Amino acid sequence: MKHAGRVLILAAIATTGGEQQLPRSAAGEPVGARRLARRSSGAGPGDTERKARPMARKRKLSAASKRALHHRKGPEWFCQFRQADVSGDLAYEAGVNRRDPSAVIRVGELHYVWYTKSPGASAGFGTGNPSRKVFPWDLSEVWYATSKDGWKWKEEGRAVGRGAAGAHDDRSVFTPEILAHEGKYYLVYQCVKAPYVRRVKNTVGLAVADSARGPWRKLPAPILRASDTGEWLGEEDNRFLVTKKGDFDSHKVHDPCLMHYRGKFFLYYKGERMGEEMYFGGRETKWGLAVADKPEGPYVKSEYNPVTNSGHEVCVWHYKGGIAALLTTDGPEKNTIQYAADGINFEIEAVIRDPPHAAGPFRTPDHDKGPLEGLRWGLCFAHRQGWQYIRRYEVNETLKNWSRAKAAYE
Ligand code: AAL
Repeated sequence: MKHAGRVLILAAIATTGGEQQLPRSAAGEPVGARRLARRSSGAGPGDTERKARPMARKRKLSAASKRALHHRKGPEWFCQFRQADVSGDLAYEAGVNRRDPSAVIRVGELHYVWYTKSPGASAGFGTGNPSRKVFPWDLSEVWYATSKDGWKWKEEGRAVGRGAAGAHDDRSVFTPEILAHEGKYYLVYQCVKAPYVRRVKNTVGLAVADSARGPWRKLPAPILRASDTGEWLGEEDNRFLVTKKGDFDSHKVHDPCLMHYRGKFFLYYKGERMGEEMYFGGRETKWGLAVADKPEGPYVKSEYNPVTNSGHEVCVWHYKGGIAALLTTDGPEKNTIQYAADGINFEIEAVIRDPPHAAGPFRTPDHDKGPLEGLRWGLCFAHRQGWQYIRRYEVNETLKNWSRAKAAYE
């Protein structure tokens, strides 16, 4: 009986060509249609489910129209975005990359953000000189900045530097996220151990502080590693050559984001696979989840991994007891906003356009006021003349609100 509603509708469409022949409830509603609307919505809080409209008289239904039978959600999660330059020390600076900002948190009168800071141009792989910078995020450190208004930023200094030679983080530390919890501050970030080659497997590190200004105490060992389930083919430094691809995170564990959720610590991350391929949605990147009882771990990867089939930099926020997510850049479900009432089982709530890169939203205490409140504004990054720099983004609901108010706007 799993898809009885859908089968009924499609059967009715295919065979009657006239008034819907669906069985009707006591209230006179078409039973199958209603069940279909409920099932296809995924129903996150804040949704107004759209009732399946009575089918128009129609003999034929295109493939697209059949798919559209599943698109029944309201516009609560739909939005557009605006981006603008910030001022002060985080404004564009030729010669320095500042990228992958964390969430923005407010402590006292100030907003704080952490980000990858990396001066100098990168040369790519294969230069023959293993100490040359290979990526904009190679030979990086985690820095932080503060701002009163979220627009003008003051760079305060380094939060977490690279480890001593031989440590798991001796080559680069980058792409941080912040969690403020019970008077302590936790930074999670990516680590690379030298040499930085194409096949290097990165790790996730954690540092803790009693103040947002540090000092930061690093844990001696990573809290998360790539799974050990793939096998390289040959000795060439080529990440596409494998005899076994392994799990979705057999090569990289990127973009860690730590959330305190349901009394536990949920570490979301992006996984990349050894022997990654391109599919109809683009690159094969998916998000995973690892859960711990304490912020320091140990973290256990979820049995449900991967918890998304798409997305790039992790961007998640709290909403009404669940976790909302902005998926960008890669995969068939890129450019969507999703919601998981349990933090694990994500459903598409809106399809959006031009989302900000590596969005770090402001962690507002008002996140339950609406589905987009936890995403309302924050920092992201962009490219200009070969350098990466931090910008501000804002959720823009103007078009939607005009339309919903039935106001004339054209
Ligand atoms: C970003 C992120 C991670 C990757 C690199 C720097 O888009 O996914 O941080 O390692 O690119």
